[in-house]
Amino acid sequence: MQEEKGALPPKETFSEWYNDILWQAEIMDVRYPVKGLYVWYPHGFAMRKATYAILRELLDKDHEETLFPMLIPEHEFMKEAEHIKGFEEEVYWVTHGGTSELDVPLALRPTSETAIYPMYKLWVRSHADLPIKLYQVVNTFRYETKHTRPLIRLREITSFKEAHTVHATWEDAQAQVNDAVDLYRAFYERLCVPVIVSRRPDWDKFPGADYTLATDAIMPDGKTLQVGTVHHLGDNFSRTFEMTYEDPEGEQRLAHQTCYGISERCIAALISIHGDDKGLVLPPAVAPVQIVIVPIIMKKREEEIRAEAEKLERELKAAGFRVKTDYRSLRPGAKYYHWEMRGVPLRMEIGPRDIDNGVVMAVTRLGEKTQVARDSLIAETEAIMESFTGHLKERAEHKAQEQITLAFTLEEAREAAKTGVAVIQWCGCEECATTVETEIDVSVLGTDVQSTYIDNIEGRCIICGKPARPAIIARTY
Ligand code: 5CA
Ligand code: ZN
Repeated sequence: MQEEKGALPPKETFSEWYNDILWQAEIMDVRYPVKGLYVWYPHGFAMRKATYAILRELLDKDHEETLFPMLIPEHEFMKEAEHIKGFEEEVYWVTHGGTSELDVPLALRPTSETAIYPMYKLWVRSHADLPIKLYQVVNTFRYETKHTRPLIRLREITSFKEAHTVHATWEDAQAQVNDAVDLYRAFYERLCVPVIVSRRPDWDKFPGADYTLATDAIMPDGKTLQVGTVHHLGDNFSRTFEMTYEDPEGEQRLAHQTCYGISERCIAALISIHGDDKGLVLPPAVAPVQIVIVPIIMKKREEEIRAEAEKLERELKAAGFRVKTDYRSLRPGAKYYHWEMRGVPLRMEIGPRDIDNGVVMAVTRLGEKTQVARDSLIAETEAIMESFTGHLKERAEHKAQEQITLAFTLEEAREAAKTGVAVIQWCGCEECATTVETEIDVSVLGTDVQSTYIDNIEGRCIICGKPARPAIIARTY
């Protein structure tokens, strides 16, 4: 589609690297003529497909997939006061059908609470109907005023996975919140992306929620990216949408709800955390091509080498690998470069000498070489893939650990926030948080931190000295 244009900028210059890799590895084309809207290249879309297949697999265990309309009538959208306040500056409105003005303006969903809950009101009758656990993967629209960025801050979010659940009690909904956090953790584990879970401060919770738990990933430049949120909605929406159920004693009760969402930011994190100076590095689980076969053609034995490459491809495919053979008449070096840029986890080279010796040369995207015996091909390849995934996970975790620093003074926090997340003691009051945020230009991400790297030890507030608990702060995307 586009030819390689020289080397990537080094990853240390993260923002240039990020912009370049998106088109060099054929993930997104940013040239679409509307701000905040971008186009998926087929290769990027294949990554998305593999990534969302994992998300769907995890959700499908106890959720059902659904699909609701994208247009929301104004009167439904305007029902929940907090929700409106949170979104009114971000909504796109459809006001006309052709040349005539619509009687009822229609909102392009920025998220789907107000599309889904009027229907839930009709569906929820008795306690026997509960719980309801549905999700959809859709596009949503937000008129973002902060700097837009492909995969990170979009005006059309193309890959918004939103789950919406209904429960009898507040406690049932709380249990669902915890299950959802576990699900997101499992998802990011499969992407080998380390995440930190925390409880957002009250002023930063989802509009209309009782509380919000968020998962954050740390990007190479030390800024955090919120890559998923889980909200306990309490009975806030069921009050406004009159969603009641009859309990076993025949009493009408308000339902309790949760919702949780993930967008293509998961792919931004995946790209940024694993990639290197040569391009993408993809965990096999999400790599559109997991193995590329590069035949080393020698004129005299060309037929034989081709036949062997075909056989190799057949065997690997039969074992379930996503395989491609590169027959183009390019130098092997140019092919290596091409597939390294696209993050293919494993390259297999097959030349005359390999055929004679009954082997293939396997080289991982991180440069580890193994001579694989032809007669134990599948078992050895599986082992290489597994160890490669383990290696990626370890590397990412090590880096994340390096990017988290305990800070005991504002000065230390300022230093730590230059390279990642600082863990401070914070009393929980908004005033102290504001002081921290303005003094060192960070956001207070949250408390009740769930991370293997951070202990929840009580201490004294970094600002006021009152009893405090750990909070994480960082510069954010
Ligand atoms: N209804 C709830 C849960 S589905 C909701 O909308 N929550 S949210 O506003 O927090 O969005 C869910 C996730 O989508 C966020 O955690 C963030 O990772 C991602 N997200 C939000 N806005 C954008 C945006 N403009 N571009 C890309 N991703 C976004
Ligand atoms: Zn304080």
